[in-house]
Amino acid sequence: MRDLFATDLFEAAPQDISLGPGAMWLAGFARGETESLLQDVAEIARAAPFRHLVTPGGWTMSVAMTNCGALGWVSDRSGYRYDPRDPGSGHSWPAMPSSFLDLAQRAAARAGFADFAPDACLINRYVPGARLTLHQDRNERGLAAPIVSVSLGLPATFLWGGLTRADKTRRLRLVHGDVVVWGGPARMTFHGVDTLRDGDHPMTGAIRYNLTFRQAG
Ligand code: MD3
Ligand code: FE
Repeated sequence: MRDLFATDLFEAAPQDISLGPGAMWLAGFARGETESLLQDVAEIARAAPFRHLVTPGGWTMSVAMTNCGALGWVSDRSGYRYDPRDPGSGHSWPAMPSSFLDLAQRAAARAGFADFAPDACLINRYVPGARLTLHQDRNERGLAAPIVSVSLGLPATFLWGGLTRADKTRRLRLVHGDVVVWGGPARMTFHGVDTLRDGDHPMTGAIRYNLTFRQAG
């Protein structure tokens, strides 16, 4: 009886906020794990340093990126793609820590996506002034799988539009420990991150990290 009641509370948690079909905001879902997540990010960055990639159009991105897992998202003058190697070093990306995989799978399951098997985790690093312009994520092979996003450090304003670039955007404040799961009908939504504002986070200083887990291959 008590277990049933606990389960009901868990599933109806007020911090699980539906953003519409296929999109679920799990506010604070990773709050208890942020210290170890940040340690893992630091270790990954020692093996595969953050870099400012160049877009196919020749612009250097204000967001710095690295990856872990079998595949990593990269960009250069020839286009966007998933690559099993870090172009900066020629080496494979660091393995995805089991703590990352476990968190991503728990979040996906909670949002209704069973059997999420991410093979790529893109790690974005924002400093004040950095932003990510409106885009769709369309380089992944399996568009049936969701994307799971974990925010760490300084808060950011996430821009969430519609299925065309011209659609009106909603603004969501994502904070340290928030997780968002996007799949199904929300998977091809245009989205971006507004210019990061200055701040000082107790665990990251003037930095925001975002982890996105993808089933890319
Ligand atoms: C909605 N990163 O790396 S994560 C990206 O905060 C990216 O760094 C942002 O967009 C960040 O591509 C936002 C949230 C996110 C990721 C993928 C989505 C939202 C999405 C795909 C479809 C719809
Ligand atoms: Fe994206």
